[in-house]
Amino acid sequence: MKALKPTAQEPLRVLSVVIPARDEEGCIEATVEHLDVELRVHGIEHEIIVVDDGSTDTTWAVLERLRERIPALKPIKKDGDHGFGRAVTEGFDHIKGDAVVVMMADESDDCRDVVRYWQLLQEGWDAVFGSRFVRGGGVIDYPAHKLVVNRMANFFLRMLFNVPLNDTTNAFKAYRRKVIEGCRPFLSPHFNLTVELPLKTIVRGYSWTVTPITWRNRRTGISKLKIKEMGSRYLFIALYCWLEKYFSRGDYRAR
Ligand SMILES: Nc1nc2c(ncn2[C@@H]2O[C@H](COP(=O)(O)OP(=O)(O)OP(=O)(O)O)[C@@H](O)[C@H]2O)c(=O)[nH]1
Ligand SMILES: [Mg+2]
Repeated sequence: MKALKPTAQEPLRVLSVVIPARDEEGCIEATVEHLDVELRVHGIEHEIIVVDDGSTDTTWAVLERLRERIPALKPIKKDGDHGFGRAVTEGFDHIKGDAVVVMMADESDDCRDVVRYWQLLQEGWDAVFGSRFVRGGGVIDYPAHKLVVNRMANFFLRMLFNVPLNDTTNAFKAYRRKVIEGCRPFLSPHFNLTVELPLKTIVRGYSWTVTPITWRNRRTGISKLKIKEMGSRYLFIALYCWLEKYFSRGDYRAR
């Protein structure tokens, strides 16, 4: 495995933030506004790509209205099959930045952590993985049953891949563009993309680091993650990445 250290790389110019959103009329405006302000305050040139697929509430109307006020906002209405993974992949297909952060629409992720991600990418890391479970990180109002399942799943992944990362399943992470291109094609149509991305990043030999982040439970809207439906899909993609790690003879590694 490649040494875990940043390398001298081209400075990044533009950050793309991809936000999947389904039925988030109660929070999408605040999420986009806060993020835009935070990035402007820090002088980070950016675009915010919100991918709406299958919303049955007013999410799309909110985005269209917001676009007039926030030039960095680029909403996409995705046709065809829906799903978290498909929506994020569609967002990736439209990015103009040299790096991308995947962020949730429900105000769970902290915009200040996006700035920290950007700074670490600029130091030369290929990817930056936030963790809520290291010193300095934290969660607010995390539902108890979800927390138990989360810790077990992350422990399992840590053992399976033998890596010092304890929050693989959280989607809120940052990648240089070359990592996104290097991890294609994406196989996960649903929430399992959240583990496909970091696992492929690691297995394919990109450099990565961990930084503490905070997460708080949504205050509006409803949760879309159905753990029962997703369990086997998470296992499928984890085993796929595991097979790649041990049996592909490096065919897909970064060159
Ligand atoms: N475009 C799109 N976005 C989705 C889809 N499913 C979920 N999302 C978005 O993905 C993000 C995470 O979904 P959540 O429902 O918050 O899942 P969660 O964080 O596990 O659950 P909570 O505990 O409710 O926060 C949110 O921004 C959702 O709007 C989908 O099918 N399409
Ligand atoms: Mg959420």
